[in-house]
Amino acid sequence: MADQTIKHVSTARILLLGEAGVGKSRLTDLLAMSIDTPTHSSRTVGNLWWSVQVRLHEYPSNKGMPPTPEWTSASSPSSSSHSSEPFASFKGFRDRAASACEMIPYFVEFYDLKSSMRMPREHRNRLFRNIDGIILVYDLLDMRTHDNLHDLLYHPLRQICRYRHNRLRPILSRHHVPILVVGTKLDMLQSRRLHRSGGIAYQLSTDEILLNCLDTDSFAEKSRNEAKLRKFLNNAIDFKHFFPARRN
Ligand SMILES: Nc1nc2c(ncn2[C@@H]2O[C@H](COP(=O)(O)OP(=O)(O)OP(=O)(O)O)[C@@H](O)[C@H]2O)c(=O)[nH]1
Ligand SMILES: [Mg+2]
Repeated sequence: MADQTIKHVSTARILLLGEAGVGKSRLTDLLAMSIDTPTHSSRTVGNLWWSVQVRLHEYPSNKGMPPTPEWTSASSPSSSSHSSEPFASFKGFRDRAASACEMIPYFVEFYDLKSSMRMPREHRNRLFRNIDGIILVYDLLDMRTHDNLHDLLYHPLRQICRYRHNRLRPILSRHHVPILVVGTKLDMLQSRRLHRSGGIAYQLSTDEILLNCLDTDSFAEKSRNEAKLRKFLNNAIDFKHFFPARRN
């Protein structure tokens, strides 16, 4: 991780949306748990309307840009002779690869709104304008919670479009705020209907994760879920840079 002091670490904000009881708070526990923030109290702040859990995320700079090989005269493709140090160019390549993938630390705040408390509209709008990514949560045992996600998404998306994209209408094109869809209570599902074409994840062209929020291995290192989460958080940080929140 890059050697940065805490005051230089930026923050990305992720909003969790879902009906009451779908598992937003248990999911936030899983998402925010890390070696640096192992206990609930070490990573949580809250007020009347929401609780926020925070964790560190390593964002790869120059992602998607493989280092370009640098041909020396001895190792040039046009030359058949070999360098006197056969591994010298490989070492240089490896060093450049490491620096090309420098990891930049970010704080990620997960905003878990309390369903029982209705936040005043002005507060809600201010929060939504500063959001860099949205996690839509539904209960796999109750597909109405899935179908209602469209309604829950409308207002935050409208605010983000208006204040981050400078557009009045919500856009659900390729360039919308990063969204991840999560179906919970996989452990309690009797019959599996896991390939729903036309689901909200399909409509939004986003990734979907189905999991058990009570299983601490649901985001185990190198798992597919962890890869999807990592990609989503990287996209949220990209969004933060391309469409920065205005001071309000
Ligand atoms: N078996 C199982 N239980 C779950 C899972 N996710 C959540 N629960 C349980 O479902 C209940 C509701 O979970 P919460 O995380 O509190 O739900 P919430 O969305 O935060 O609810 P509100 O705060 O009321 O909006 C709790 O009893 C959880 O333990 C899951 O994946 N599997
Ligand atoms: Mg909750």
